Amino acid sequence: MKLHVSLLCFFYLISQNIWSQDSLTGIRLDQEGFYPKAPKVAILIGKLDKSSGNLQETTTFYVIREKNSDTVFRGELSAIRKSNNSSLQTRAADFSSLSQTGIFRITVAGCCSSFPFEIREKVHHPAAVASLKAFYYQRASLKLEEVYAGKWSRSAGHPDDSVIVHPSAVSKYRKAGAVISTPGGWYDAGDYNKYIVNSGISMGTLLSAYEDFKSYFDTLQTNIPSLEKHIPDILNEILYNLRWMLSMQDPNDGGVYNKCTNASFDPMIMPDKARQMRYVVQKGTAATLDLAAVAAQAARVYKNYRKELPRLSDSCLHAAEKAWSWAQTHPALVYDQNAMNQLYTPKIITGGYGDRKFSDEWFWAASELFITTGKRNYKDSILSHMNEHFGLPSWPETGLLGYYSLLRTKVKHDSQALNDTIRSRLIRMANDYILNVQNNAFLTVMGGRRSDFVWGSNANAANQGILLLQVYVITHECSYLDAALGNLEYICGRNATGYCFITGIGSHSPMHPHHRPSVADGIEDPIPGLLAGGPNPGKQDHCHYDFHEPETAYVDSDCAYASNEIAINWNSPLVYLSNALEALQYNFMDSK
Ligand code: 9MR
Repeated sequence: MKLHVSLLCFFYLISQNIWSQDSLTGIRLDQEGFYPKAPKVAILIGKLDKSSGNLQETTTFYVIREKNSDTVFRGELSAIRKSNNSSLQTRAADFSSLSQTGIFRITVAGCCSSFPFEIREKVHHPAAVASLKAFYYQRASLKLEEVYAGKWSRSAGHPDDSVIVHPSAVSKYRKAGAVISTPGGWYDAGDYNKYIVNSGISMGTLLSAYEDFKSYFDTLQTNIPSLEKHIPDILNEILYNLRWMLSMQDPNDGGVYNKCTNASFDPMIMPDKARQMRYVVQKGTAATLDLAAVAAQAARVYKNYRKELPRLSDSCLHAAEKAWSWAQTHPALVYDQNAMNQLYTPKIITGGYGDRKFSDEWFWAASELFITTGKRNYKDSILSHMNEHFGLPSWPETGLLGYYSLLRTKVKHDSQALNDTIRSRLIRMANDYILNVQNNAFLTVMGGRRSDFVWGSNANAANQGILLLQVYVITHECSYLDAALGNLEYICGRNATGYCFITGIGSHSPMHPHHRPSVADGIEDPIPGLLAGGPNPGKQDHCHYDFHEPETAYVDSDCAYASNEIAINWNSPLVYLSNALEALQYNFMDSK
């Protein structure tokens, strides 16, 4: 018995040694693994200084089968690349031609060994399901039952059935201090507030995932409670937040409040322990147009479920058109929290999401409304914004969501010129991304530019992946598909930090996200399926970081909200990317 224990310890120590990847040396790869027929790359990293010059000396790598230590592949490492985003240098191990299935490791003689990884079909299924299920764990006002939530079951918090109209939100119909009910929806992030602007892009991305891959999602099971039994899980999950968003619209005039929030952030407590007053705060143009876009898209998606949800589609369309007309009379009402706090009490110091440019929201809302209704005025609005530049989607930048929807439903909007313009713009963006891949030490689109590394950088990786998939679907060129997969691999571990950034996935993932339930529940493992923000040299949280360069500035600490928080607008593009790649393996694409 004693012998067994010490042997175990021995192996434990060895594996600790081999697996320790907190430093900036070692082998970085997708910790979930690889599809048998897809490209396969791992990256050996080291520092630029001569003292850790192992990269100069090593040339050969081996892929070893975990079960019997057989060498199944031997290859030569690429020449050294210097990173543009840190002082790291890398060499690539390409083993794309290995298509045997199983569990393997990569070793480089005299250096190191990788985490174990799998080669198999559906290899990203766990991340795909977990990233969607994560939204269930974010549900406000609901008890999470053990049958669905397992060890993360918890009591309901934030009922939000008596929410105060903040003085900034007063109207003829709702006086200051009036009480309204706006229950449910998803908590935004590591905090317990609910913000329409951020919900907008998250919902648009999830609804688009469904519209693009209907047959795949129709059968995808995530073990969540159904609001409605006969609709797919993803639509049940979206519905939970949709009903909340609709309740944030003032039915009297169509304007939408920016958020349902505390005056200040809750401490690191469980939802049911939170006692602060909740407010709906100031209506705004971005929030109202985001609701218009989401409700218009939801109106056409849920129309197919008229039997199960008889009034939903009509209510959504009504809400969307009412929001649109409110926005027409308030075309540029910025949410400026500092200015608001000069005027009203209590001061609100939770997240701002203070977008100042609205052309992209106008375009997105017009696109969704036009696709759903076919009305001429919405098409005119689309055309009036066609000369504007829209960047990669993020909470203040939603224009491309309109492009994606217009492309998806091209038959219906019947405008070849519009279609051609959108296609060529997206192809140009994707080509620019791909041009940078060979100069990036990790051979991914993510990190092609230093500016990729901002607060929520991992969402950039996922959103770039979505754009590449859109272009793959219109061109059928595999280089775009491979590049999209490369970005999922970045998220799953082929990056400078060595983390797979999705909680509960891979061998080395965040254990201490800035996420109140994960911190306060007394359970060692964080809530699974959540995407950490990722490297952000801005380090606005002023926490302790061991590494500071653009691609390394990440720390797995619950202090670090600028790199290790989680958020619904980061998880939603991960849902799209991981599920789309799973779906495309089996030709589930429904449109284009
Ligand atoms: O994701 C947001 C990021 O782009 C901003 O730079 C940052 C500061 O305003 O806020 C981030 O959003 C946070 C929001 O304000 C409150 N909930 C948590 C969000 C993620 O950190």
